[in-house]
Amino acid sequence: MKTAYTCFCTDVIHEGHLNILAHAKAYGKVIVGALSDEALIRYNKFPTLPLAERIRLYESLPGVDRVVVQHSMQYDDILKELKPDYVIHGDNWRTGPESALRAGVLEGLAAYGGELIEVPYTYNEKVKKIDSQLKEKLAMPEYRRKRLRQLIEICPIVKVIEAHSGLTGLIAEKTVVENGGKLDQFDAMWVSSLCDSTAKGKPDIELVDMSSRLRTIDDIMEVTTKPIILDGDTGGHTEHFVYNVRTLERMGVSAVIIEDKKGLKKNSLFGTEVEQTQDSIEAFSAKIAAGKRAQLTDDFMIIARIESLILEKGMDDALARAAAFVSAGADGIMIHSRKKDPAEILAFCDAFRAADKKTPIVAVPSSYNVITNEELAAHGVNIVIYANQLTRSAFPAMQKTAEDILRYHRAKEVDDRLMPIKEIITLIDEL
Ligand code: SPV
Ligand code: MG
Repeated sequence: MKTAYTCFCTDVIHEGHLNILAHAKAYGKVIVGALSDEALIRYNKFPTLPLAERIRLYESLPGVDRVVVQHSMQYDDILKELKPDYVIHGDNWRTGPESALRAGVLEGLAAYGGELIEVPYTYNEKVKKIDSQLKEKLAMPEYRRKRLRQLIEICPIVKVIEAHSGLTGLIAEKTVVENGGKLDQFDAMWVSSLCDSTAKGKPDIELVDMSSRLRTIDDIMEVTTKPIILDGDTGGHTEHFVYNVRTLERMGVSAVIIEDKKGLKKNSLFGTEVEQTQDSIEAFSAKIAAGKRAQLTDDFMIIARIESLILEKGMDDALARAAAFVSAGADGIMIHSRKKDPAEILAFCDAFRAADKKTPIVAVPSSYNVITNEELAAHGVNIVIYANQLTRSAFPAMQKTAEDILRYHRAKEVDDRLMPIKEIITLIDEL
């Protein structure tokens, strides 16, 4: 008997899936692939059901003969292994980034004479509603908050991009690229103090108060589902920090990163060019411990940011602080540097990892931007934050447009670098 293979990447079955199964059944024995967690998150289809439950769900569907796990979104390995006579898929992957997957399937099938059967994609009001309910579920605090810890477990490195508004949140949420047949996207968002302040035309000195920062987070949360890491600056007074931990946790923020500085905080990228004071190990440890006592769930993370390399206090100081802050309860360590050469960051990571295999390390390669995600991961980094590149790319683009409109007394000359009106008005999903 012939075999028909289809891959599911969903937690909820709707008539579209049943339609695919009915078509598959007509071609032979039906094998359903359950896409692994790791592959699902690259699709921004973060699982709300564990893989074992998804498998049980698919097994219970009419006409399914067997369920297997598909470990990658590309079909190469599964086709080699199963050699199904047919692959059944909706016809909605002919354009866009997913067309690369389709090309891979056609190539894989051609190698042994298999055939691709495309079924008209079901997209009616009911299916649309199920899709949006699934997305809404991911945006709920209890799902969003724990997602960062889940990502750290699943991903070789969690990729984070700065967001400071609903619009930049949408970029973080929706940007997908196809690279070598694989789809990729950011995993989470960083609400940077530098960019949140800059967007408000204010300096990065903890002048933008927590109420305003929470408002920014809420704007981002309104239109996204991905987890949020807040740049909490110094955390402020411990007596205030504990209340803020509760608020952030309740909102569904996944982590706050606080830096071991005190007094008037200036941006780290100024380094020793401006006066900045590092907090004592004891006082900062006490702040972390108080924050950890205040939180109510096991999901929320308080990550300690070490400024020793920024303030040129040396590697030993950075490592001693890292160990102390982990003992105080920190759920992760962010190490920062403003050198162009990543050597000191990598030396820190190697030494820290030799002593501590588990505590997540966060890196922010703004200055040492030559390093890739993969190189950081190879030195034990778990989270990489692209902290300010959206703001820094938008500002010169906007400035140039403003200058050119003044220069030419009209907007025609700038038109070819503008997003079409139609695209900008359809960027935001309608309810
Ligand atoms: C931020 O993005 O606000 C940061 C990172 O804290 S840095 O600007 O490099 O200090
Ligand atoms: Mg900051």
